[in-house]
Amino acid sequence: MFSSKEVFKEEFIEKLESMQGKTVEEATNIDKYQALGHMIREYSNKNWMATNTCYFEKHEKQVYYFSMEFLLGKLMESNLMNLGVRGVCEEGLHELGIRLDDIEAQEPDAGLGNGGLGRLAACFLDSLASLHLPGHGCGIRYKYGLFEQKIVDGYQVELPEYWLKEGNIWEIRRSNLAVEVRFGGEVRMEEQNGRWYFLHEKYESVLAVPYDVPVIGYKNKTVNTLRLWSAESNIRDFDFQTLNKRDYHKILEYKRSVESISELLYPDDSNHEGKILRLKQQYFFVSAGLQSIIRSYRKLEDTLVDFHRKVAIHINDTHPALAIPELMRILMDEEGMDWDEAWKITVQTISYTNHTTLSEALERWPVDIFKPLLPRIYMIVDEINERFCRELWEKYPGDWERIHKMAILADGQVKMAHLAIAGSHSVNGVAEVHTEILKAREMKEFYELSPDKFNNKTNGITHRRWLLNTNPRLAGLITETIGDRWIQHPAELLHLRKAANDNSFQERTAQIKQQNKENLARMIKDKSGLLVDTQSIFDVQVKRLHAYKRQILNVLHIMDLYNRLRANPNLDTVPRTFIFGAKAAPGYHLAKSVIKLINTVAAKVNRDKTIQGKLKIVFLENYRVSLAEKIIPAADISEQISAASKEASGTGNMKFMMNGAITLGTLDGANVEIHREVGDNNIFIFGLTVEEALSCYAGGGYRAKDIYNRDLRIKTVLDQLVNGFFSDDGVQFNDIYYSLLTNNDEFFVLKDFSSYARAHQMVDDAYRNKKRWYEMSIINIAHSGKFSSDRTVSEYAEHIWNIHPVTIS
Ligand code: 26Q
Repeated sequence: MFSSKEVFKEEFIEKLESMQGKTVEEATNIDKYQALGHMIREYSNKNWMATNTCYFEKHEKQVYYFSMEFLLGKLMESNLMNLGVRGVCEEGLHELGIRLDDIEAQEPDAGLGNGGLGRLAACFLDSLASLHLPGHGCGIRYKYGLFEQKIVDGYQVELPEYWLKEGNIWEIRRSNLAVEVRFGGEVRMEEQNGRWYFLHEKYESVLAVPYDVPVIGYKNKTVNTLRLWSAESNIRDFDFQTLNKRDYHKILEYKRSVESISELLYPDDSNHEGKILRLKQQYFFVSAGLQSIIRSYRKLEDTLVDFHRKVAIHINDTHPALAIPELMRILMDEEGMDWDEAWKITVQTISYTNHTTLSEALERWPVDIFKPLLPRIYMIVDEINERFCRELWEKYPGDWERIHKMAILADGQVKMAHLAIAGSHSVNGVAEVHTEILKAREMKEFYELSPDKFNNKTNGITHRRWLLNTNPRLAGLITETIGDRWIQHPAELLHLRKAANDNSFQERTAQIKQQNKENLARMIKDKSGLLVDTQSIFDVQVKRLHAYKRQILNVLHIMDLYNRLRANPNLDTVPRTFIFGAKAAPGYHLAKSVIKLINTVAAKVNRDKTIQGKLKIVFLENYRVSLAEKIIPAADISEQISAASKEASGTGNMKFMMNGAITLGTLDGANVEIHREVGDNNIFIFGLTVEEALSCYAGGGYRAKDIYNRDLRIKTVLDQLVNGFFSDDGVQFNDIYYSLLTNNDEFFVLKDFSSYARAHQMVDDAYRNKKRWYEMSIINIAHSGKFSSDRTVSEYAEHIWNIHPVTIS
C-alpha cells in the first residue's frame, strides 16, 4: 500500500473518493487528514491483529498501565514515522500539490491529561511498543480533554476542549466488548453451604464501552492497544413496564448522569479535591479494565490461580488504586477464592508509582462519600485495613501512633497511598532524589515495614517524538555524524561527545538552533504580533503553573533585570527573550495571578524603547503537547527552578536537554541526575539543595521578611507588585506579595533569589562564547540518552513487571 509513492498516490486518491466522495481538488484539509488517517489505520491493522494473536497464542505475560491520564498529543506524525512511511507519503502528497504539514496541522491534540504524569504514560506506551514489549494502556475516553486556555486582558480564561468534534480517526469503538460497572446500592450477605456470599443489589448500572487506539512501535511489527473507556447508560436495564411521561424525563436524567462519568478530565494536577464524580471515574475505568483483562485471560485458563504470572497491572499514582479492592472482589465474589489466596494474587499483580511528595496532592476519600458509592469495595478496603493493622500490631505492639499513621482507614478517610503500598509488590519514585525522600520521610514507616518493595525508576521521555519528530534537522545531523543506531539505542547518543569540540559540528548545531529559533519567532509574530530578536537568548519556562515550580522567581528576576536596564540602558547584557507557557488549575487563584503578572510585566517591558530591545517577554497561550514540540527545539535555556524537594522528577527538563538547551535549575528531581551526567561545567545550578531545603522546613527559622528588609533589589521588585509600577489597569498583586511576605514564602523564592540572579549572570557570560556554548549544548544532547523512556520502560519490564520482548511474526 505504501510501498512506493505511486502506489500511495493512487490509494490516497481512491480513499478520498470512497470516504468523502471528493477529488483531490475538491477535498478540504480535514478530508485529506481523515483519508490519510484511515489509510494509516488500515495499514497497521494487520500488525495489530498479528500482535494480539501472537500474545494470545504464546500466552505471554502482559502489562496493563492503568492511568487516569494519557496526554497523547497528535498521533499522525509519530504513526507515519514509526511505520517508516512518512517520506513516501510526503513525496506522494507533494506530487499531488499537498503539504503533509498542512494535513498534520488538522489533527487536534488528544489532551487527555494535565501534565507530566499524563505525558509520561504516553511516552511509556511508545517505548513499550518500540521495544517489542507486550504492554497496553487502560484509561478514560474523556469527551473533553484539558481546557483550552485563552488569555484575555492578561488573564487566563478556560474554554471547553471538545477534541472529538471531527471524530477521532485513531479509535475503534468495540461495543461488543462493553462491560457493566455497578455503583451504589446495598450488599446483602447470604450463607450457602457454610460459605458467605455477597450479593450486590439495587445498584446503578453503567455500561463501559471500550474504544481501542493502536499503539504502533518504531519500525517493528508490534501494535499494542490503548483501551479507553466511555460511560454509557444501560437503558436496557430501565424498567420499561412503568414507563410514563415522568419516567421519560427520568431516563434522560439517568442517561445524562451516567454519561457525565467520562465527560471531562479534572484540571487539577496537584490538589486533591474530594469530588464524588472523580471517585466514580476512578472506579469506572478500573473495574471495566479489570473485567476485560480477566475476560481475555479466561479464554486461556479455567482458574485465576496463576493470574499474576500472566498479568501485571501498574497503577499510575493512586488514581487507579481501586484496582486493588476491585481485583480482590472479582477473585473472591466471582471466582470463589478465599481471602488469603486472593490477596496473594492481588499483591503480586499490582505495582505502584508515586509522583509527588506534596501532601495536598495525596488522595484521601471521605468514608461518607466512598461507602455509599462503592459499598462492596468499601467492605473489602475495611477488611484490608483490619488485617493490615493487625499485622502492624504484631510487629509494633503498643505503637498506636505508628499504626494510626499507617492505617488505610483513619480519621473518616480512605488513604489511597496507604492502600496502594499495602496492596502492591512494588512502590517506586520517579527520580533518585524523589525516591530517597519517599523512603526517608513521606513513606518512612512503610519503607521500614517493607524495604524490598521500594525502588527507583527515573523517568524518561520518548526520544523518537521529542527529538526525531520534533527536531528533524538536529536528528538528521546526529544520524549523519554517528549513524542511525541511536534511534533504537538512545544510549548511543554518547558517541556525540567526541564531536562536542569539533568546529564544524558546533557550527551546524548552532545553525539548526538558529533555524528553530526563527521558526518559533515567526510563530510568536503570527500569534501575538510581537517581534523577538532571534540573536537573543531564548530562555524558556513551560510547564503547569504552580507555586512550587516558582514561575514567580523567574518573573521577579525579570523585573529586577528590567530595573537594572532602566537605571543603566547601556548595561552590558546579552539580549534575552523570556518565553512562558503554562496553564493554571481553574480554581487556583495564586497561579492565575502569576499569569496575569507575567502578562502585565510583559506589556510594560515589551513597549519600553529605552532598553534597546535587550529584553522581551512572551507568554504563549494554551501550552500543550503540540506547542511544546515547537518551543523546545528553539530553546537556549531550560528553566527548571522548582523549590528543592518539591518536583518529583520533571520530564520537560529531559526534553530540553535532548534538544540542546542548557538547564538553569535547582538540584531537584531529575535535575540532580542531569547534573551528574553532564557535569558542573555544562549546566547552571543554583539555590538550596534538597537537604538544605528539608532542614530549613524542619528547623523553621527562615524569615522571608529579613531578606526583604536586607536586600534592596528584592525589596524593590516586591514593592512593585503592589505599588502599580507595572500595571496600567490598576491591578495589583497583593496575593503574591502576601504569599511571599505575610505567608513567609513557603517555596524559598526570596532565599534563592540572589543565587538565581548570579546563575543568570553566568548564563549571560557563557553565551558570549559561542564555541563553548555549543560544546555545552552538544554535551547535553550526548548525555540525554539516559533519559529516554526506552531505558525507563526496560527497567520497569525487568525489575517490576517481569515481561519480555515478543517478536511479532
Ligand atoms: C488528583 C485528584 C483529583 C484531581 C486531580 C488529581 C491529580 C491529577 C493529576 C493529581 C495529580 C496529577 C498529576 C501529577 C503530575 O503530573 N505529577 C508529575 O509527574 C511527573 C511524572 O512522573 C513528574 O515528572 C513531575 O515531577 C510530577 O509533578
